[in-house]
Amino acid sequence: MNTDCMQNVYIALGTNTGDREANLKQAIAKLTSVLGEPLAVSDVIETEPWGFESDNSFLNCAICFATELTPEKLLDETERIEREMGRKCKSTDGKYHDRTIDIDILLYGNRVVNTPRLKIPHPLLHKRAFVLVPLAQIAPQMMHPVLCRTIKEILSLIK
Ligand code: PH2
Ligand code: MG
Ligand code: MG
Repeated sequence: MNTDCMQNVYIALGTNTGDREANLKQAIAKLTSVLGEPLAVSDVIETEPWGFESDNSFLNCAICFATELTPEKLLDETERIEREMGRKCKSTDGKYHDRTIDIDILLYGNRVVNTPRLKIPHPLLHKRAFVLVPLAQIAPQMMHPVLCRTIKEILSLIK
């Protein structure tokens, strides 16, 4: 492994159907089999659905891995894991749905990616407490490469 090419990638996990704790565990195990042991895993928080109505509350957490995979290859892997875990639909129309697992790439080192398929930093990262609270637990001083503020600062702005 060439550690010079390693980047710290921060990933958000969310689930609001089925055995939510088992879903998180399984997603983390599948990510670990691709990326190796995580550098950090946040606590799991229970959150109300944000941006849509559902009776099913979420479990959310954030996790950090070091990886040499490119952002696009990493996305291939996270999408494969979502499909393997029975994720049915992706919200392409801006409408959200209940899901067994959602795996979102939040930050990839200080890289900015802006392609039709992939946007890093995650475009809604700075608006969502369910992402920022766990992320601030494992990466308070990490700089958002577009907003040029730390995660801790961004969290304090939305609170
Ligand atoms: N994910 C969404 C939309 N709304 N709300 C909560 N609480 N947690 C999520 O993970 C979540 C959401 C789209 O990915
Ligand atoms: Mg999401
Ligand atoms: Mg997603």
